[in-house]
Amino acid sequence: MRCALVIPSWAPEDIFSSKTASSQINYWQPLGTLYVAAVLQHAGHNVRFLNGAFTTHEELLTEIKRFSPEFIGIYSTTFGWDKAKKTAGDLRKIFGKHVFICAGGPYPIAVQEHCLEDAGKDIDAIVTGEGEFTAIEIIERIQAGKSLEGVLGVIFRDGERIIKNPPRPLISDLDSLPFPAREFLGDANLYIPPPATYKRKPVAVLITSRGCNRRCIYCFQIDKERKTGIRYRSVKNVLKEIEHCIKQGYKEIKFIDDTLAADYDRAMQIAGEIKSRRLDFTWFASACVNQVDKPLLKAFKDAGCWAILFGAESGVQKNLNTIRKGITLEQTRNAVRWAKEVGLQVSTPFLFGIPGETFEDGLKTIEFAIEINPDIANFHAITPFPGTYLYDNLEKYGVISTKLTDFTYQGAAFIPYTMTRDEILKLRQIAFKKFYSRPSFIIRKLFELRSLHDLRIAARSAKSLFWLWVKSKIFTYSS
Ligand code: B12
Repeated sequence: MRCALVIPSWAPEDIFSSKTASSQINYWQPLGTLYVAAVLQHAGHNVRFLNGAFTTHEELLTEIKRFSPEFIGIYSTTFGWDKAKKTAGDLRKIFGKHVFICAGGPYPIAVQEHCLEDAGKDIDAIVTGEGEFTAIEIIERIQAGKSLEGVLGVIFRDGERIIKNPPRPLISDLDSLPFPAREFLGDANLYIPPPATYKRKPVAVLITSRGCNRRCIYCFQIDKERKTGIRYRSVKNVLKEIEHCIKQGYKEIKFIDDTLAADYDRAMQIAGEIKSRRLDFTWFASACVNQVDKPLLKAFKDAGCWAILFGAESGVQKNLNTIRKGITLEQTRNAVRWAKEVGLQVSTPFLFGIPGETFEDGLKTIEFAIEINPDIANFHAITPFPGTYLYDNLEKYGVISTKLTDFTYQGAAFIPYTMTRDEILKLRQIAFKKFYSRPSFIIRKLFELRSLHDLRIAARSAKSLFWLWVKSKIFTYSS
């Protein structure tokens, strides 16, 4: 069957201010959709992948019209739902009933049948979990002219009725899956992470496990109750994919596991194998501060890892407890120090707007960021995505925006009872300005410049810093 997998059209300006977008925009590979593409391709279907991150809505429609698919799968985050609905609506106008349209990804998984109610007859079904085997089964039923009754992991429209089938169990044997179909990406160099977060390109994104056993209240996971914890791929299977990526010409890999160090020995093994096989690529990973120690970080460094992201989140212990992060400030201090001592670059995201947080707490978080002094500090507005504990218990904590496009890490969609929206936006501004305009930080970064690539990044960051400074001037006078 001809299958089109679509990420609706979106632009950096939809998320970031045009002045700072260039230093913040992220184009990691959409791994989830590429897994679905790989499984459909392996089943013999004629698959086309279209990524609206790099094409306009009109161009997308034209290309899909030319391909004339029988099955269309649309990916959607919360932020992207309005665009997903519009894309489905315009495709329905083009193809009428001659195409089966379904939606998948974080938003449909989180809000389930609400997507069908909201999109009307433009969407025939939504996939409520991992899409690989569900998509296969949907297509088999369509080809057989049968209803979707009983297909696990699907909610579908049957005339005026909406039928909710039971969820599909999460895939236990991840080694059984084909590697994500990165060959569908076209020019791999389009998929670049935020400027200061990669060393070489093209950059592949790779996930060695699925799920997380931590219970951070703001984090969206397919397995909402974390019943299945973490499902790991074998080290052998992970190394096979790494070698496959290197053969495809990738020079850097971003591991997008929520934490690569959940299983300490396995993490040591992966690093050991990469080193012993002398694989020529650089890599970047994330880990939780209380899962690492200096020997593990040294092993990462020796195996080509150049940077690590630690979810620091806050500089105030009570706020870390509120978000159920399960870490202490001391653990963050130690992990950042060890990582720097072994020569890794350190990136730490922080959150403002945590329930119970005050403006003064926010200022303490900025001081903490300056104290631990990572190479990259990001200051986000906490965003309770549908499907998260915080979203399901909102009234306890604060108020939320009804505009789905606010559901980005920048949009301040959530305001705790203890702060105002202006205070959150002001904290983000003060944080970026105070952290990145320290002479010691600027001199350190100038001495680290090693290539034209580094120079370009520094220039972009300087431009963003300048606009932040301008905006803070405007902010001061307007508030
Ligand atoms: C890679 C990534 C990106 C990439 C690519 C996204 C894309 N697809 O275009 C980039 C960098 C562009 C990106 C951007 C953003 N992202 Co992002 N991203 C991720 C990340 C880190 C990994 C996704 C992934 O591949 N996971 C691994 C695969 C195996 O799992 P999966 O994606 O869930 O895929 C499975 C199912 O969802 C389903 N499925 C996936 N695609 C499809 C498609 C179809 C047709 C079907 C039927 C099923 C299906 O089957 C897949 C395989 O089982 C996730 C965090 C995470 N760990 O998942 C955040 C995440 C998806 N992003 C998130 C957000 C908020 C954003 C931004 C708004 C961030 C911002 N700047 O503010 C933008 C919005 C972009 C947009 N257009 O919507 C949130 C979404 C939360 C929500 N409920 O909306 C997540 C969950 C992070 C988080 N925990 O908060 N992101």
